[in-house]
Amino acid sequence: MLRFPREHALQSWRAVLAELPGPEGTIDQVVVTFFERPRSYTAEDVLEISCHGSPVVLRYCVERALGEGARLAEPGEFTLRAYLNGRIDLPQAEAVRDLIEATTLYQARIAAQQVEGSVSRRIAPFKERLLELISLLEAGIDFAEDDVSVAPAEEILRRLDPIESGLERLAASFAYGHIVRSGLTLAIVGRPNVGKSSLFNRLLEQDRAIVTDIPGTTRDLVSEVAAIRGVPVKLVDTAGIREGEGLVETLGVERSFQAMADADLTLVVIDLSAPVEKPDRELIGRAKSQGRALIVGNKSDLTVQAELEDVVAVSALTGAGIENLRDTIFEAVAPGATGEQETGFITSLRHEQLLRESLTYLAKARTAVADNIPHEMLLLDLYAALRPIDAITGATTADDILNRIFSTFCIGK
Ligand SMILES: Nc1nc2c(ncn2[C@@H]2O[C@H](COP(=O)(O)OP(=O)(O)OP(=O)(O)O)[C@@H](O)[C@H]2O)c(=O)[nH]1
Ligand SMILES: [Mg+2]
Repeated sequence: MLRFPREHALQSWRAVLAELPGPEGTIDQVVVTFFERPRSYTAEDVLEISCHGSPVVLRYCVERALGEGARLAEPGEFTLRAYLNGRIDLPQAEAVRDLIEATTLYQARIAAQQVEGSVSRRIAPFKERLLELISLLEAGIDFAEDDVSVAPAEEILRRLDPIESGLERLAASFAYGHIVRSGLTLAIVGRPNVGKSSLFNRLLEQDRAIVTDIPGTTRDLVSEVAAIRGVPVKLVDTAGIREGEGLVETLGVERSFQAMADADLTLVVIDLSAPVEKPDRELIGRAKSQGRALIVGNKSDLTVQAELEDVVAVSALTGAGIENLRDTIFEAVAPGATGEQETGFITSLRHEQLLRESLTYLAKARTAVADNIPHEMLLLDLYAALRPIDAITGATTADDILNRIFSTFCIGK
């Protein structure tokens, strides 16, 4: 289906110019690259044809290939093949999808690290320690007659500690990882005229919502996605909450409450230049009872009259305190996460659940040690703790454990 210039035989990892012939003459000049196995995306022989972008040309090229006996790939098939051929592990394959779906450069960078294998690398040391512990106990059981001392309880607990705390830290990092991957919805609520729309525009760094000094300016929800710290955050500006100002406003207020219920975090905005009123307190109470809420004291540039605890002071007008608010938002939705950002974190719910499952069995193992349960039984818990980890990083074989026993314990010399 392609016509190559005679002097250019197809060589691996070399781009070659070729012609795509049509029924009545050349349709396109294309670049053909051959990737010889195993150094290709799927670890199989791969041929890539790059056409110029026209959809009709692309379709023609694909139809010609199908006519020659090729078939269309299933969704994700190339990555699936790379996995089945052992070129990448499961977390790497999952990260390819995240990379494709990334909407911010930060998300792409995190996904790219995971494509490089960062998830398995983070889990590896704890899996290694768990395998060591299993080998130690197996050796104690299998070679008891050979004078291999059985590990004392304190020794087992001492070895369990870092495995549990390490896996726990990793599982907990999902609070932040989840946000990085899926983004966050933030509702901005408050009484009329406190500066919700001004704050919305300030966080968005764009004049999107209408701001006036007339209370009741915003009547409906206005939402827009902003990247905050590289995380896509859906900001929702709402109608100011007050009672009985006509049908449109009443409907608007209902929507404000709905937005609060749907948000991951609610920013309750109060006007610092006025005394705190009962409706402010009611709104704060409502937001807190529904989930996570931050109280933002706006208009900090004016003389402060509001008396309230735990307020993040900002001025939507001058921009004062906005950076601090951005940090506080992240601290509220993923406590302690700021430190995790550089050391890596997990972004997959599946990984979090598997880590939690492993931790459950490690806790059982700890109880078993305390209760002096025989090591045969304790080992069952440890193997059960290993299985979910294997489901993330790939299976451990019986040989892995035997090799450890024989390499580290010098039995049967
Ligand atoms: N001094 C000062 N004025 C502000 C600040 N933020 C907002 N304003 C003013 O307060 C008034 C109301 O601002 P908006 O952002 O429209 O308030 P809102 O809460 O969206 O009001 P509604 O949509 O009517 O509920 C405008 O005149 C703003 O210029 C601030 O930080 N300092
Ligand atoms: Mg408004």
